[in-house]
Amino acid sequence: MPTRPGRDVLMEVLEAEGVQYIFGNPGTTEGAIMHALEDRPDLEFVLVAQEGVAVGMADGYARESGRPAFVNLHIETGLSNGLSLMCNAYAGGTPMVVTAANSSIGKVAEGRTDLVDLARPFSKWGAEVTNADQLPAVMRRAFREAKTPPTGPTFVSLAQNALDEMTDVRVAPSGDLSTVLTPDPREIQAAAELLASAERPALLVGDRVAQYGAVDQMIRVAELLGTPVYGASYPTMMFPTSHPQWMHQLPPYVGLYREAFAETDVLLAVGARVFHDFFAPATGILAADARLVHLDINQDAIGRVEPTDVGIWSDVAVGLDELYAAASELQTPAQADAARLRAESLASGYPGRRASPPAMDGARPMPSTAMMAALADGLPADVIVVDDSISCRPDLHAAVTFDHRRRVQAERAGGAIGWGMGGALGVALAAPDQRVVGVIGDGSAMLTVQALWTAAAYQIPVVYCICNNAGYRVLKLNLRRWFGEVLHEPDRPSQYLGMDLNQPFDLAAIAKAMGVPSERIEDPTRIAPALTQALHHTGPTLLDIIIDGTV
Ligand SMILES: Cc1ncc(C[n+]2csc(CCOP(=O)(O)OP(=O)(O)O)c2C)c(N)n1
Ligand SMILES: [Mg+2]
Repeated sequence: MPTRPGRDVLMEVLEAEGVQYIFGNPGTTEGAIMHALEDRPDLEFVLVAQEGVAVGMADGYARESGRPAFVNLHIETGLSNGLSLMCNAYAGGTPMVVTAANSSIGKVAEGRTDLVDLARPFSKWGAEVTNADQLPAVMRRAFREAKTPPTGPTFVSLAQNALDEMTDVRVAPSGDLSTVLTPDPREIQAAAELLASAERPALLVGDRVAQYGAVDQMIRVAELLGTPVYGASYPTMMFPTSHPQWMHQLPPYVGLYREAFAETDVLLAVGARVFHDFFAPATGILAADARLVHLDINQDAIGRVEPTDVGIWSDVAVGLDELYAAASELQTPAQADAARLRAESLASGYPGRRASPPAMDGARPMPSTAMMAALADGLPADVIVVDDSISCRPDLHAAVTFDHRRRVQAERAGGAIGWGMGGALGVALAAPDQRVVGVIGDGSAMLTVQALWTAAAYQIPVVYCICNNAGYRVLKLNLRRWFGEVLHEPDRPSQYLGMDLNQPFDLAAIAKAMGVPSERIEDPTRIAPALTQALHHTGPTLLDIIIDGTV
């Protein structure tokens, strides 16, 4: 290989990995990277005005494209701004490689921050490149680790001297390692026996069902067993919510899990977190004699909190295929009839489980149910919804169904707000042929509102629909849960300190100032036409929808 500086080697690495976008915000230490990018027309740098936007974009891009995203931040200061959403990406298992340039390793006496250490709690793997020769191998490992289950963010610190040094080191891509892990037949047999003979089985579905391309397999198993299907939240289209066996997603409250699974004798959890609660360890949910079967590609998710009777560590699609084959062979005609009856009875109750759209009464601000019903009227069937709607999520799901055509990406585990503004942009870049509608809480939107600038600067065609309830409503709801579940005083009064935005965010005005056309909407009948109009616009649009935030 010819001799060239480390910064060019980094560019070769990114090209070899098929990177299309670099989400970032440069500083002086990243000057060499920005300079090297000038000669690389295939690598597009997407500038953000706040690092949380870069990580949110990378998260949306990686989840929608199924490929690791690439982020470049500025030394400890820029990296620190990105950590909040790296926390979500880590908890949700989003494959991404995050880098930051660090000062030269010669600066020992001056002192330099250990960036790998800084990113450690939110990265699956990390290392510092201290000379140019190390670049390809370290970056190769960073990409490999990011996309190998359990997938997640990795972090590489690039010492400035390594970007300037000359090297003739060879670059090779990390390649596509097959991670199709087949299940142990004994576990499949044990699970199939439990499930075939169960009288009141239930299913808990998680987002790794979608991540590993197993939605159709999941549907087949659910139909074979005639189970009600619950979502461990609903971060992506992991089971069609238009399916008659679909129940609803379970927000992280033990009380709701207990209610859902009170009668369950065998619970099958697939690619899901089992279980999670805000206030206490979420265990002891199932009846004492009930059994838990957990199939997952993430070995560390199995038996993590709840005792598990049968754990199947396997690729999700392969495991479900084998479980289907074993359970259908074991099912007696009587058991198959019983499963069919269960499915029929769920189907007969299905329309009633979906809340009917509220009448468009004249209440102002409009209730969020009215907003979502009107939104449903304007949403095309093949749109991707980016759901960061926080406390409005149940109303969104009551009004809009998701399936193979109308998909959704929603904020995942991790707990940081601020995901959706950048997330929607990343999804749109990964799916250029589809329209993207972001449904986003005003508080979450404001945390990374600088995304509007990137949307305008790059003309990314996202329609933002802000659920503007002038408050942090979910915090009020959670406070009420704490009063009830922990303090056993559900009617305790509260001033909801720090949860009301007495000076509401004027997101329509902010959008205009950032170059994004916008409309403030107070009348629900205006929502569908405004959405239709926005979807025909080639760039971004923001609809600031004023809704009621009382609890
Ligand atoms: C980075 C970060 N800061 C603060 C919080 C605490 N927090 C959780 S939800 C929330 C408010 C969300 O408000 P909004 O997006 O308006 O949704 P709403 O609850 O009103 O539906 C806040 C501040 C958080 N989760 N993450
Ligand atoms: Mg709000």
